[in-house]
Amino acid sequence: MGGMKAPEDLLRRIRQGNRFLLTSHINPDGDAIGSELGLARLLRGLGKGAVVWNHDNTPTIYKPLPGSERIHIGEEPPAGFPDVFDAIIVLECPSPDRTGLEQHLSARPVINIDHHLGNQCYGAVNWVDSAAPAVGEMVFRLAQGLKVPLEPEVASCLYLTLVTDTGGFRFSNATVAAFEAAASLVREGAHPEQVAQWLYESQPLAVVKLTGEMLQSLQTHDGGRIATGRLTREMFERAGAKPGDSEGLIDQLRSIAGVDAVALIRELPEGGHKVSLRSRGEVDVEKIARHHGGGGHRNAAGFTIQGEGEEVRREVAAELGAALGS
Ligand SMILES: [Mn+2]
Repeated sequence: MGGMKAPEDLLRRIRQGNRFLLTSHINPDGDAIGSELGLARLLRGLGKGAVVWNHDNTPTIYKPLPGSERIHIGEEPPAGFPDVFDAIIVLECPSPDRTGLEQHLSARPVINIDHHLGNQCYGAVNWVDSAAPAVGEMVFRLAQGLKVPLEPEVASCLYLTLVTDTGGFRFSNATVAAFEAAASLVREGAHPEQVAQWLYESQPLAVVKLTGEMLQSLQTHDGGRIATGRLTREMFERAGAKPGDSEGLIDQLRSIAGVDAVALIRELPEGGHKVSLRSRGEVDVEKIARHHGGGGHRNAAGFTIQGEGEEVRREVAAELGAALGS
């Protein structure tokens, strides 16, 4: 099934090591957290030590994942680092700086497991498969290579990586390999209904209220091809929401029929605004973000900007309009 087998030098490194440090990228997503927790548990099942260390907090929706409460978070290394670890396994991370922990990575050999096109192959061992639907699917292949049976908890963690990275099996990476891996993981005890509940039916009330606030601010531009929304500090207050609660709200704007580009303009607690941009197809929002000192990809980018909220909205809508016209 699926892609190539886990490479022999990787399997050897893992068989030989006793304790591993696992990490991923800043602002960890489902693939990052699910791969880390799945692999950590898998390694412990082999009698090895495994500690997950992330620079950033675990997003609320991934906290129900088994083992998430044990993730070491922040700039300060976990106990015994680096001496007690044989290697650092970096999962789902295209470059060392994206870990937020770059200055620590040279302390031990790095094992780099990723599916990003353009991964910098910064490890002593690099397993990069851009055809993999999720890094969690590669961890599954790694488990097969190590001939270790999966616990249901591990299967659920890895299944979650497939669901989140394929957008619930909706994106172009919902390949035969993705469905085959999902089927195998369910066979090993993954619990799709529970994973769906974690991802889609565990929203804090404040998030739903904040969604309502954001939708009240919705405007369309350019005959409906552009949609913008705002989130002010008052809206967060009324909803009882925290800064991280706006994660994913931009998808509400993107779901509107006929919309090619969207912007969510969020007032920051320290002043100024964070502008998140999304687009479809050829519409390049990265260029706009870069112009303002931000960055991202062609279809997903962001930047921060000073100024009054409605002023920012007008400016951003005009720039998106220009991007559509080009
Ligand atoms: Mn991924």
